[in-house]
Amino acid sequence: MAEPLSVKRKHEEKEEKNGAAGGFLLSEVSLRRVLRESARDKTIFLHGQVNSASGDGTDAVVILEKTPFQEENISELLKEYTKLQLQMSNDIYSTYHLYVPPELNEIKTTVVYPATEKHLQKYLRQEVYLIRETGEDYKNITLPFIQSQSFSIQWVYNILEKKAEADRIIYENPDPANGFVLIPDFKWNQKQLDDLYLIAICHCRGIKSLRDLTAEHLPLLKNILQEGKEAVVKRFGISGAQLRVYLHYQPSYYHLHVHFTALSYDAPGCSVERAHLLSDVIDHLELDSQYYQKRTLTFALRADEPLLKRFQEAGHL
Ligand code: DD3
Repeated sequence: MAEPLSVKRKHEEKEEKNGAAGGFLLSEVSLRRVLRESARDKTIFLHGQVNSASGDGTDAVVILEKTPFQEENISELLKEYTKLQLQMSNDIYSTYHLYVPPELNEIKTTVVYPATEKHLQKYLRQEVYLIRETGEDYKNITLPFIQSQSFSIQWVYNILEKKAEADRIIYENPDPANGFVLIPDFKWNQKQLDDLYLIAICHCRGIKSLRDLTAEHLPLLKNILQEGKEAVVKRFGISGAQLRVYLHYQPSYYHLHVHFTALSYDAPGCSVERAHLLSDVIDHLELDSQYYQKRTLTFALRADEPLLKRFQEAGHL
């Protein structure tokens, strides 16, 4: 990771990025609707429309998120030029609005553009339902569904082939069968360790998910666990025992990847119905090579997901 950015550098960086991120200008986005928001997470998911020259707007998803405090900026917050406006006062208690310089008040912004209907759907708030998927269900329902979908994972190949984010790679084991790339996830701005989030993406193509894993993959999984942890410890000075290393089932993309998050961070997707600790996965495969082909796996699906419909049609739920 680069040294934590100074306030000054951040300012310069901002000016660079104001130009265009892949030809993207926020001033050309008009708000269509709010897809979802969370007061707790301080996030809002927007459906925007980008006004193209031809007149017909193209859809975009814009995700805004207030970021955690950075300790090294706190003394800056208390300087005389920050305005403290009294809201109310009662006995020894008082509350204020603190107006800080824009450089200390960044909003993390993620843009998906152009966005498809699927992207928009993904961020709409929905009811969720638990599915218990047997090994047979996987073969008969889930696998055919995955194969019928055309999820693009070009961004994954771009990372593996150094066509994108190459300068962000934290560690790489280049072995085609048992190697991987370790890189900060999109969700993490790398400015504080509180919400540390990295992903290890394996070089080998064709391992879709946990369901494909057998004892044959143990060397790969052990490399990811050992070398991935070592690399995070070395780069970020956090203890290996303070890392949560796990796979998602269902994953959000079907190319094997492993999540590394700070144990103290209640990361999205680390709940029991989705996360499988890599150390447990390794143990299971050592006990039984076919463990993940046989086992019933539980996961949640949103009401609007086509896979849920397939499970309903098969008499589940
Ligand atoms: C994604 C799951 C995927 C929207 C959004 C994110 N980490 C990524 C492209 C590059 C990345 C990720 C799909 C997509 Cl917000 C739709 O995530 C990514 N690069 N998670 C990194 N480093």
